[in-house]
Amino acid sequence: MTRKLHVAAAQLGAVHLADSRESVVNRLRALLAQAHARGVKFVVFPETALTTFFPRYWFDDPREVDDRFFERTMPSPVTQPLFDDAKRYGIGFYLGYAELTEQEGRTRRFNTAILVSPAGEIVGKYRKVHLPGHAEHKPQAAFQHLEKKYFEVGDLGFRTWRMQDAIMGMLICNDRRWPEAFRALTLQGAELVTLGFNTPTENLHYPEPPALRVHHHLIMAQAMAFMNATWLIETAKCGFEDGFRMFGNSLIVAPSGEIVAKTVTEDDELINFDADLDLAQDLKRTMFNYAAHRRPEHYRILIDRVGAQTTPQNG
Ligand code: ING
Repeated sequence: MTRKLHVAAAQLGAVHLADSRESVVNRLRALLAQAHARGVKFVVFPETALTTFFPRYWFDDPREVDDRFFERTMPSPVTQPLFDDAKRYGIGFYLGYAELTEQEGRTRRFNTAILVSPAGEIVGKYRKVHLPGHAEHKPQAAFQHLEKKYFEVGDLGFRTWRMQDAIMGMLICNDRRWPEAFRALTLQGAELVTLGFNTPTENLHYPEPPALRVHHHLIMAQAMAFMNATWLIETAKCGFEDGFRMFGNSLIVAPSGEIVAKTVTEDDELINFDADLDLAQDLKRTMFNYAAHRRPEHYRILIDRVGAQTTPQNG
C-alpha cells in the first residue's frame, strides 16, 4: 500500500508595506480553503509570509523593524484564525515568518519557519542558516538585501520531523542554493523537503538577466530533489511589492527531479499534487543509497574549509 500525501504550494502575491497582517492572514486562509476544497492535506506557505519582504529596506530605528515586521508569539491573535482553520480542515502546514524571541537573556531575531500539524500544534521549528545579502547600508543600490542585518544565523541546525506519515525537513529560500542543506536533511531520512522563498527578480549586485535567475531556481530545485531522492515543495511570495518585483515559479518536484506542478502567475495561487511518498524507494535503494556509495573519509574538506582556497597539488 503506497503512502500518499496530497500536498500543495500556496503562493502569495505581493504584500505591500501598507498591508495589514489581518489582510495577509485572510489571503492565507483563502488559499487554505481552496486547498481543502481540492482534498489537500499539507500546505507550504512562503518565507516571511506575513509581511512585505522588509530586508529590502534600510531602517534607522531597529525598534520600528521589530514592531512592524517581527512576530513575538506564534500563533498570535492575528494568526490564530489560520491555525484554527487548518485544524478544522485537518490540514498540516509550513509557515515562514520573522521571529523575535528572548533567549539566554537577550533578544534574538531569526528568519523562521514552522511545521504545524493537522491538530494545529507546532511540531517543528527551523531558523534560516544561509542568510544572503549584506549587513551594511548600500544607499546607492536600487534596493537592499539586509538579511545579515536583521536576522541571526539559525541556531537550530537542519532537523526532520515525522508528520502525517512523512519524514519532513524545512529550509528557507537561500538554503536552496547550498547542496549541504539538502544532504543534511536527507541523511536524516527526509522524504519531503519544504521551502518558502522571496527572490528578487533583479540582482542588486550586477545586471543579471531575470530569466537566468528563474532558470537557476528551476534547475536547483530539480537537481536537489533528484540528487537527494526527496519530494521538494518550494513556495514563493512574489509580484511587485511596492514596485519591487520578486519572481514566482512555486514548484512541487518529485524525487525523480520532475516538476509535477508549477505556478504560472505572480499572484496568490495554489498548486497541488497527490504525492506518492514511496516514489523514491528505488532511488534510495540503488543510485542514492547513501550507505553503500558515500565516502565521507574523502569529504573532510567540506567541513574544514569555509571559503575556496586555491591549493593545486603541483603548486
Ligand atoms: N532571497 C534570495 C535567494 O537566495 C538571493 C537572495 C537571490 C541571493 C539571488 C543570491 C542571488 O533566493 C532570499 N530571501 O534568500
